[in-house]
Amino acid sequence: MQRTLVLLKPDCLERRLVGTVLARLERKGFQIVAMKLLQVTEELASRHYAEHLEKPFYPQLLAYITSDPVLAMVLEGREVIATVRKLVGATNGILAEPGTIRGDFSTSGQRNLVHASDSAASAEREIGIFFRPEEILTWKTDDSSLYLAEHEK
Ligand code: FUP
Repeated sequence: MQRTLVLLKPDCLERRLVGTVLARLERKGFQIVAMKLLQVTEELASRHYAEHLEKPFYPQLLAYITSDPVLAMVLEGREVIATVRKLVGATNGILAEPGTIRGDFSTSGQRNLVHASDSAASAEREIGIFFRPEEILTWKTDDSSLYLAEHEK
């Protein structure tokens, strides 16, 4: 089973879309194993968005991600990294396919509601930025037969 980092970003909270977005991720069959509401600091933003520090849009991205709280979570499940990226859609809400979270709820290339790790390496790095190991809980419901075939568990 994989794990991925998901952030419901400030616009998601401001627009009161937390329940709507979370419902899509939950209903797919993924398990919440860690969650916290936090205010992203400048230091935290620079670690999370390290690859974008030198980009021209970084000052605006920093102002946005630190403007209001984010809901950070770790989701666990089968192929969760790539699958959550598909559910989230392309970075720019204009280009994101209808049916995806960004495609249905965003018309912005920055205020795009959700962050999701893009690879196993990113997931490991990003989970480590937002959560201490003891904040990630190991638990299972006994309903996996509703979601997966025997050989997929
Ligand atoms: P994604 O992985 O889809 O979240 O997108 P990126 O890692 O490429 O970008 C991270 C965030 O930077 C995006 F969610 C929005 C922001 N961004 C901008 O503000 N302007 C840009 O031109 C590109 C990205």
